[in-house]
Amino acid sequence: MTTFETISAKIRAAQRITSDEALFLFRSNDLLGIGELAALANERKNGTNVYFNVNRHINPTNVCVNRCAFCAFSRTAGEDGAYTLALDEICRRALEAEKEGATEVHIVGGLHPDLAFEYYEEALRAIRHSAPKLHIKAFTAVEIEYFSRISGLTIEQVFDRLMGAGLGSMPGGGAEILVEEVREKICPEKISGARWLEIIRLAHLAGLKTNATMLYGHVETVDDRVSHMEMLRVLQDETNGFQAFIPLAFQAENSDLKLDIKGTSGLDDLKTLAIARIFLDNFDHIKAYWIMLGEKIAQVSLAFGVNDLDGTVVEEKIGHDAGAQTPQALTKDGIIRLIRKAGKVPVERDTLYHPIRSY
Ligand code: V47
Ligand code: SF4
Repeated sequence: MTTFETISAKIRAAQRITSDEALFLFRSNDLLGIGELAALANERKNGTNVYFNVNRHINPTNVCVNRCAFCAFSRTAGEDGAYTLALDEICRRALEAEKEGATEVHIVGGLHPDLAFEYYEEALRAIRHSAPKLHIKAFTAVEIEYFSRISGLTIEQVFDRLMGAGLGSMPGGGAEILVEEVREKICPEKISGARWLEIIRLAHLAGLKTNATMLYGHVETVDDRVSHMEMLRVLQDETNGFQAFIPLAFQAENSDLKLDIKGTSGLDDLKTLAIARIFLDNFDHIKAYWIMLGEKIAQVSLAFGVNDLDGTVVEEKIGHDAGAQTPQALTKDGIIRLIRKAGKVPVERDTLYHPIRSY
């Protein structure tokens, strides 16, 4: 019979827990017990180091043909508030980021009905030319699939072309919840969960590291969360191409998902991060994305198995269009202070987790 003690014994012995055991933890109210086990699992991998990076987000366009029900960022072409950045402007922001000490640009956007694949390729080339030291982490599996559709290229050819233009790695967006019944409710136009996994698999085979996200706190059940993580764990066993797992707390304002509950609870946030750390034993990094969680929960999560606080971000649109109350940017000093006050060692990293400097 599964009990907290049998699960605890497994984790202390560094053994993998099953999906049923992860579900048991989700249904348990012993938040501190779960947190202690997650902290132990994290300490084995990362000691007291907590990573962050100095980065800038750029969202080239919010025009998107998918219009997922949870997304308050996207617009239909011609709608009020729709925008598309000129290549010059993308470059200007990247250059500014580099001058301010960023080591990474994070680029994701909507699926624009009229932009050609070459626009994205040119954007990468232009950034590499004007800010050659920046690592370009760009495009979700959803965008990659769209590029293949609009260009007639295979997924492998899309990767080839984008890597030739400067693509260095991929963020983890578009995963949402990989279970089909949930996708039908929250993002029916988006590629399937199976296709998301397949494109990420091809990215890993092409030599690109990626992250994986999970959008939680909407219509999904805890079973769906565990199924989602199980699919990621299986792929990671095969490719070892994931760097970080990032649970994204749903921001409920301005979205078309009409829910009774407006957003996640702090307790659910911490439990989800902690169980992710325990269950995803083949992921080195569990990232608390402070933009969606708030700085305080992100800080507390460092005692619940989290070892990465993402970056300075500078201009965040996806969460803020959906009502996130956090600032759009944290300074490097702000992140360092937050980590130090949690009793951990702040380590600035590059995108591929090479340490740049400890504080
Ligand atoms: O895929 C959209 C999510 C994602 C909402 O890999 C929302 O380092 C909450 O993937 N409430 C894009 N979330 C952002 C993303 C990301 C962010 C930071 C770091 C990394 C990384 C990746 O944002 C989308 C979607 O899941 N999202 N709308 C919303 N209302
Ligand atoms: Fe488009 Fe991504 Fe928003 Fe869905 S989540 S509507 S794919 S920008």
